[in-house]
Amino acid sequence: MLQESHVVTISRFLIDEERKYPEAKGAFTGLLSDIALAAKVIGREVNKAGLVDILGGAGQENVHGEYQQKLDVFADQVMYRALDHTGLVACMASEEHEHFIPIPEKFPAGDYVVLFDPLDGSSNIDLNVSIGTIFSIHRKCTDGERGTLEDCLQPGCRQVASGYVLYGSSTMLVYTSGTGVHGFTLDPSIGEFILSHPDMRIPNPPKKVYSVNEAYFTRWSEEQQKLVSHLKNEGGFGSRYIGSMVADVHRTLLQGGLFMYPPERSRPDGKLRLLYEAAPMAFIIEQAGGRASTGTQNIRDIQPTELHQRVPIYLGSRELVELAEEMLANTSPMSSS
Ligand code: AHM
Ligand code: MG
Repeated sequence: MLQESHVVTISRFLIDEERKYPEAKGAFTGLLSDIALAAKVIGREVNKAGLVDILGGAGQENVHGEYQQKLDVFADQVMYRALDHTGLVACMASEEHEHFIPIPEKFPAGDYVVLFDPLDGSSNIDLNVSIGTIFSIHRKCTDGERGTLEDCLQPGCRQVASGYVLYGSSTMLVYTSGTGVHGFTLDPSIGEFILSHPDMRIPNPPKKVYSVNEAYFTRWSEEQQKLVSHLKNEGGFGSRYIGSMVADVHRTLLQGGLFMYPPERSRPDGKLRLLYEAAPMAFIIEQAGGRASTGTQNIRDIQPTELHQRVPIYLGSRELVELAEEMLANTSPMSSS
């Protein structure tokens, strides 16, 4: 029984954190709590996906021309509805929507801008493989009462928080607000996220693992090919690739290693999106002592020019990202020809 008193719920953790900032008015705590609630609702549907008629496509393409899975649409709505009415959010943007999402006039708007990929790794939904939600939080930077596109197009270094939810063998919420990375595991018996991984740090030395879709080897630059060949031949690295960014990044956070989604001849900017995937994960990884780069530039320094911009990504253990940057230094820019 005594042990129960050591259980720290996410609400308690957020309140304790808030107390460190006497000027805080509880808005950020409220926002994170709303996201945690959305995560529980999405997690519940993900867990029962095999049981109900929710598997399979929703019959429409999203803005990237990808076939939307039903759970993508559901998760997108859950995130939106958890945040639209609270008076905490200035505007939102979702990987599933072409344009930024204003707060309806009937609700008050707040100071925070929330960008999210509601269900990342969606090609894995039907396969019972881990998937996740990724979120990025900025403060509104324009003067108007409500958020605008400009508020969404802020570089990752201006994030006030970011995080992800992993729907895996257990559901985990991992976030940073710039003072370390903290992980919470959902206890389904009480419906609460419990602090299970305080102050997460990428281990040093890291596990010798690289994570990349190697089926694309022939589409890469010669330098990228040499990097991967070097890691496995001279470096003695093993390979792990789940194909769900949240799961691959989570493993990288816990064990160390190098996660990559490199540029390809037909996709010079790679596949992953700056605002919904790369920047929020970069914040987490940096706060855990790692590094995140495009191969030539710190991901969090990029000034976004459009909502759905893509960037090459190399993230994980600092020394491995630096090795990648060194080996890629003389790559000529990829063109789609
Ligand atoms: P999605 O947002 O459409 O789900 O795509 C993103 C996912 C990432 O989770 C993962 O890292 C990547 O796509 C896998 O792509 P690929 O199948 O090309 O290896
Ligand atoms: Mg997605």
